[in-house]
Amino acid sequence: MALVEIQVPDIGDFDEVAVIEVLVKAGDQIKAEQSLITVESDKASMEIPSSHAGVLKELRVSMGDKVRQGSIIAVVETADAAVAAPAATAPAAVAAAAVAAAPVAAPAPVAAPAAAPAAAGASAQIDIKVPDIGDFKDVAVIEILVKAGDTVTAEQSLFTVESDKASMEIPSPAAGTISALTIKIGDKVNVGDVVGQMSAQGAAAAAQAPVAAAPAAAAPVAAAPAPVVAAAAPAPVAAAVPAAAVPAHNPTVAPTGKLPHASPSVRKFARELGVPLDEVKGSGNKGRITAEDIQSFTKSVMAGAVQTKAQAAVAPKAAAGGSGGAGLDLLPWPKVDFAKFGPVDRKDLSRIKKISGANLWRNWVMIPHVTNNDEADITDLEAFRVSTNKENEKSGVKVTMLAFVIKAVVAALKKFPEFNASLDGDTLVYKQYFHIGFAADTPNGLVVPVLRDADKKGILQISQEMGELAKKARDGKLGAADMQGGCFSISSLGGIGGTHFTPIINAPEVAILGLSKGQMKPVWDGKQFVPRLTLPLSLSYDHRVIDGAAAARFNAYLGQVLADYRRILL
Ligand code: CAO
Repeated sequence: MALVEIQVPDIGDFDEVAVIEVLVKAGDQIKAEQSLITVESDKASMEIPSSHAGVLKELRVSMGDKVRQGSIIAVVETADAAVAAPAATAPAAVAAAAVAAAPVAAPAPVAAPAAAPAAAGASAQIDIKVPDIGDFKDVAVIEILVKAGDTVTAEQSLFTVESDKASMEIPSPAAGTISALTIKIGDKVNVGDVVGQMSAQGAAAAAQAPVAAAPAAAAPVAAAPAPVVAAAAPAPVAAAVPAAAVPAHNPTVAPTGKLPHASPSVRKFARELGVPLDEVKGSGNKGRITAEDIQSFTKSVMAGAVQTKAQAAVAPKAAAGGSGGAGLDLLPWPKVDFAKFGPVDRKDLSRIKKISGANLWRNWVMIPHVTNNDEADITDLEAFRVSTNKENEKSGVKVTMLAFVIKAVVAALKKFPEFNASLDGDTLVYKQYFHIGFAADTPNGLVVPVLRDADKKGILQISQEMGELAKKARDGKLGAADMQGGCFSISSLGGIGGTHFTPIINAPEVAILGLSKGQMKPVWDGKQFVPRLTLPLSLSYDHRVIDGAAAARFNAYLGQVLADYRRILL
C-alpha cells in the first residue's frame, strides 16, 4: 500500500486553468489513466487522468478551483508500495500534457510544404500534413471543417481529431485555397500523414520552407495544433457536429456551424448513443454539455417528449400548414436594429435569469400545461391570520397567507397523490415526503427555495423558515441544496396584484399553484350578497399525468380547506 499524490501534469503554456468537472469522488476505485477532472481555459478543454490505479482517498480540488502544473488533484492509495513515482511524470499524465502542450496562439505553420519553397508573393502547392499531436497514435478524424475549393486563412481549423482524452482542431499551415482533402470522417491519422494539398499564398508559402527542411521530431512545439476550443472556437467551423454523432436516420440535417461545448468523453458518449450534440442543451458551466445532459436528452427522445432534428426532418408534413407537428418549424427570431428607432441601452441578463430562463423555456415547451382557475373564500382564515400575528407580535415571526396555503397544499397532495409525483419515462414516481418550493422574487431574478417536510411543521415554523429562505434568496446566498428536492411549487403574486395567471411547472414536478391578490367580492349566500375575501388559485398541471377533472377536484378541495381550515384535521 502506498499513498500517491496525483498532480496536474504539464499543461503547456496554460498558467491557470479552471476545474469544470469532477469525475470521481473519495472512496472510488479508480484505474490508471481514468480521467479524474476536466479543466478548461478559454481556449481548450482536457481531461486529467490518474497516473495510478487504486482507491481515491482524498480529492483536493472542487469545481471552479484554479489549478496549474504541479497542483495536487487527489491522493490515491495504490496496492503496490513500489509505485509511488512522482505523479506528474507518470505515463498516464502524458496524454493530457501532450494535448495541452500547444500554445493556443501557435504562430508557426503546421504542415511541411512538399514542393520547393516558393518565392515570396507567389503561390505554391503544398501538402497538408498532420502536425505533432503529442503521444497520440491513430487518432480519429471526427469533423471535417473545409472542402476542396475553400479559401482558408493561416491557422483556420481544417479538421478535428479526437482521442479518448482530448479533441483538437488541426489548423491550416498557411493561407490559401484547399486543393484536396484526402481524409474522411472516421479515418485514423498519425503525425506526418499527408491529408491533402493546398495552394498556399505567396509569402506564407515561402515562409514555410524552413519548416519543410526540419525533421519532424525537431518541429517546434508551437507548431502543434491548438486543442479544441469549446464554446469560444475562434475558427469558422463549417460542420461542427461529427457525422458519426448524427444518427443514421439523419440524412437531411445540416451542420449548425457552432461547436457544441463538451468534453471529449462526453462527445464519445454522445456518438455511441447517436445523440446529435448540437441539439443538447448544456447544464454545466458556461452551457457545457455533461454526460447527464446526454442521458436526459436520450430519455426525452425515448419518451417522445423531444424529437431530434433528424426525426423532425423525416416526419410527414401536414397537408395544410406545413408542419407535421413534429418539429416546431418556427420562423427565425426577428432581428431588429432597435437603435434605428431611438436610443437604446444594452444589459446582459443576470446569471439567475439565464439559468431560470433556460429551465422555464424547457418546461414550457416540454410539458403540456393546462391551468385550472378557482377561488377560495379566505375571509375567516384572514381574520385568524391577523389575530395570530397580533398574538405573536413579539416573536418577530410574521404569518402571511402563503404559510397557510403551503399547509393546505400538503393536505391536498395527500388526498391527490399524483400531484406529489414525477414522471420517469412511462413511470410515475410517487413521493412520500412533502417538500414545497415557493417562487421568490430577488433583485437578480426568480429563484425557488424549497421548504422541507412541510407536513411535519406548524404554520409558525413554516412562516419563520420561509422568511429565512426568502431572505437568503434576496441576499443571493441560497445554496443548491436549498433549491433541490421540491415536490410541488407555489408562485405567490398576491402581495403584488393580479387576478389570475398561468404559472409554469417546475420540472420534474407535475403541478404548480399560482396565487393572485385576495380581493373583497360580493358573494351570494342564498339570500343576499355578502362581502367575502376571495383568493384566486391558478393551478397549472402536466396534462400527461393529471386529467382536467382531477385538477378541478384538487383546486376545489384546496379552496374548501382554505375556506374552513378544520378540514385539514379530517
Ligand atoms: N392577497 C393579498 N395580499 C397578500 C397575498 C394575497 N394572496 N399574499 C400576500 N399578501 C400580502 C401580505 O399579507 C403582505 O401584506 P402586509 O405587508 O400588509 O403584511 C404583503 O402582501 C407582502 O407579502 P410578502 O410578499 O412579503 O409575503 P408572502 O409570504 O406572501 O410571499 C414571497 C413571500 C417570498 C413568496 C414573496 O415575497 C415573493 O417573492 N413573491 C413573488 C413571487 C414571484 O415572483 N412569483 C412569480 C414567479 S413566475 O415569474
